[in-house]
Amino acid sequence: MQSLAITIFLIWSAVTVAIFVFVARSGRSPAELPVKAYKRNRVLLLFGLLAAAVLLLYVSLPIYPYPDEGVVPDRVIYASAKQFAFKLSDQPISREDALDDEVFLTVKPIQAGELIEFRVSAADVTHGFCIYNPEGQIQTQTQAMPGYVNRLRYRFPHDGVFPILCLEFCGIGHSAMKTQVEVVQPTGEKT
Ligand SMILES: [Cu+2]
Repeated sequence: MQSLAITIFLIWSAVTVAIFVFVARSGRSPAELPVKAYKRNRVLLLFGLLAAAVLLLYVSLPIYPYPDEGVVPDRVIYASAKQFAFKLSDQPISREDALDDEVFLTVKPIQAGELIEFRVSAADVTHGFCIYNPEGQIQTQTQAMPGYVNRLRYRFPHDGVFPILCLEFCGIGHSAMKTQVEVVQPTGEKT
């Protein structure tokens, strides 16, 4: 994924440089420009780009990771963030429980392949809620905001321990703000 990103970046950079070189060269003697043709080309370019943008939107929209309408998650897990910890629970978490260090909440192990909907909120300030794979690569994330519930849907692809870290600098203990979920092989029966 990262090498794909750098490839796209390099190609795009080359295209940008080529455009700049072309403009710099063609702009040397502006008096020679056929103004009418230039204006016509400009209109053509505008509508060409518009058509390309609409086509790109049409082609790419279905592959965006938006939840499909009517798809019910296999399981809902509630998540609450506070300075500087996460709490995860199979039941909704009250703000009092979220803030109380004496309250310990747990979730049942997640089965690989299940569609999980995390309902993510925060009890104090804005935090991040980012799921990493066991290799430490970011898989998906959302913000954890006080007063809001963000729904994050994710299918854990395989078993293992998946860390969850805060991605929003939320104070002095931000870097230690971490939890994890345990993902197990599917047993075949729904819980
Ligand atoms: Cu945080």
